Amino acid sequence: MGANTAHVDTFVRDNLPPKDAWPEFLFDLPVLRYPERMNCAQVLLDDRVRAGEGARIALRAPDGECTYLQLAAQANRIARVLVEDMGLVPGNRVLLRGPNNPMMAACWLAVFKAGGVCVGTMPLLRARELTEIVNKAQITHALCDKRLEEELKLAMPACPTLREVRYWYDDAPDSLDALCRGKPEHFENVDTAADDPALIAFTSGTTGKPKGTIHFHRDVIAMCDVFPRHCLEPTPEDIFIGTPPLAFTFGLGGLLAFPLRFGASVALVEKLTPQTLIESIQRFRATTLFTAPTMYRQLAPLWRRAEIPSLAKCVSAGEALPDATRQLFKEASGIEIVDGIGSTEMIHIFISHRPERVRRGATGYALPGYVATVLDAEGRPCKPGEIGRLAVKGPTGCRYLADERQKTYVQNGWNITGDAYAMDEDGYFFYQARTDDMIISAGYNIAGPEVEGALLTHPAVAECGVVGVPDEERGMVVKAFVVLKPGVPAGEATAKELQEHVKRTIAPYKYPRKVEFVEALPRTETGKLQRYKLRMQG
Ligand code: 3UK
Repeated sequence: MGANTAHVDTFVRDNLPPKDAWPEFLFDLPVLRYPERMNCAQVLLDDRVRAGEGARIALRAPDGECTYLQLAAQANRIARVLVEDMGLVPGNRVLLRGPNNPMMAACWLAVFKAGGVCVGTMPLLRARELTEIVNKAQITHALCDKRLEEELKLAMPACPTLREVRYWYDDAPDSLDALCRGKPEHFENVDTAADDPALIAFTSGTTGKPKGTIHFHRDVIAMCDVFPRHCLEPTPEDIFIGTPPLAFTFGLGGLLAFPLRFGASVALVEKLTPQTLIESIQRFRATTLFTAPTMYRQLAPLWRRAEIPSLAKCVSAGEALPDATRQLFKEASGIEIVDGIGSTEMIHIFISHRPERVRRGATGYALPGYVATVLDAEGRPCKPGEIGRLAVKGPTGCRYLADERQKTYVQNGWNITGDAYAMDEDGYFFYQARTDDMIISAGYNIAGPEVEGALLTHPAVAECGVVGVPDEERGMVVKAFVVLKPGVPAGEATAKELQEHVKRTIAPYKYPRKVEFVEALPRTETGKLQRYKLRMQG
C-alpha cells in the first residue's frame, strides 16, 4: 500500500493509525481475495450495467423507481458536479446529509465514483455535532437534502474547511438537481486502489468526542460478501427495506450495498413508523427487512400474516435481540429473525446465523471469513461458558482517524468490541452486556440485558431498560425502567408482580430491587437504548 493510491488529497491516508496499531486482517476465503485496484461503486453499479443487467430495478421509492442504468447515470452526473463545479479531487471528504431517499443513495455512489471519501451524518444531528465531525475529518464538500439545511447552515461559520455545499430536492438554479440536469450521463470512475479510503463512519458514541472509522473501497464489498452472502443468500428478485439511516453502516449495507451487490433492489422510504413500515412492505412487496429489536417488538401486534405474504427474511442488529422478542415476532409472522452483531468499527455484521441454525439466546457464530473468541482479563481465551470480552478479526476492522482510542479497540491484533460475551462448546456466542454496563451488586455480576429479557416475557411489559444505580449497602442495585402496555396500572402491585416474575424466570438475586414506570425510554437514532441516561435518572 502507498505508491498506487488514487488520492491526491492524502489527509485521510496520512491520518490512518500507525500500521502496528492496526488489527490483523484475514482474507483466506476465496470470495474475499480482491484485486489490488477496486472502486466499490464500479463493482456495485457499472459492472452490473456492463453485464447487461442495466434494465433491472435498483431503487424503489414512494414517488417512483429507477433501474441500475438510471442510477448509474444519476451518480455519474452528481460525480461530474462534484468534480467540475465543486472542484473535488480524489481524497477530499464529502459530507452527506439526508433521509434515506434515492438522491441520498445516488450521492453515496457518486462520491465513491469520484474517489472522494463519504462521511454520512445522521439526519437528527445538530450543528454542534456536525461541526465536530467536519473539523475532525477536515471535510471540504457537502451534499445535503434541502430539508436538512438548517443545522448545516448553523454549523458552517465554525467549519473553515467546508468550501462547497450543494442542496438537493431544491428548486434553486445552483441546486444539485439543477446542476445535474446539464451534465452528460457518463463519468470515468476514479481508479482507486482497493485500500484507498472510501468512507469515514462516525460512531454515535454516547459520551465523549465522536470517533471516525476509516473504511476502504474493499471493505464496502467485503461486508457484502460475508453476512448477506452467508445468512440471507439474496437473489435478484429480493426487495430490501428497513429503517437504519444510510449514515449508519448497518443501513449503508442493508439498504444500499447489499441489494446492489446481488442485483436486487431496495425500497427507500423516509421516516418509517411501525405502521408505515408494514404498509411499505406491502406496497413494495419487500422480501428482506433490516431493523432494530424494538421495531420487531412493535411490529408483532400489528402483523396480519396473510396480508404480508412477501416478507421472508428479517435481520435484527444494533443491540441485543431478547429471546422474548424473537418468539413474539415469530408467533405473529412465522419468520425466524436473523440476529447479528456488527459495529461501526467492523463496518457490518461478523457474528450471526442462518435462520435455520438459530440457537435460543445466542447472537450466532463467527461468520465465514471472521474468527471470534472471548478473552479474560489477562487476554487469554476463556473456557466455554465463561464470560469475558468479545474479540474478533476478519476481512474488515477498526482504523480510527487520528484517535488515541485505537489502542482500546485494537489489542494484539484483535478488535475488542466492548461487549461481554460467553461462547459455548459449539462456537455460539451469547451476549451479556456492554463491558461497562455490567452491574456489580453485592459482589454479583449481573447483566442488565438478561434482566430485561426476563421482564419482556411478562405480558404487561411493552419495553424496559435495566441499569445499576448506586446503593450504600450493595454498591449498586438493579433498577428497571418499565414502559407498560396500554391499560396496565402503574402501581406497587404491578411492580411487585414484575419482581416476582423475574425471580421465577432467572436467578432470584438478579431481580430489580427498584422498579420505575416511565412513558418512554431514551433511544438513539439507531434504535439503541441510552443506558447512561437511565443511570443519570437514577
Ligand atoms: C451493540 C449488539 C448485541 C454491541 C452495527 C450492525 O450497531 C452497530 O454499530 P455501532 O457502532 O454499535 C456496535 C455495538 O452495538 N450491538 C450491535 N448489534 C448487536 N449487541 N447483539 C447484537 N445483535 O454493543 C456492539 O459492540 O452503533 C450493527 C451492522 C453495522 C453496525 N454499525
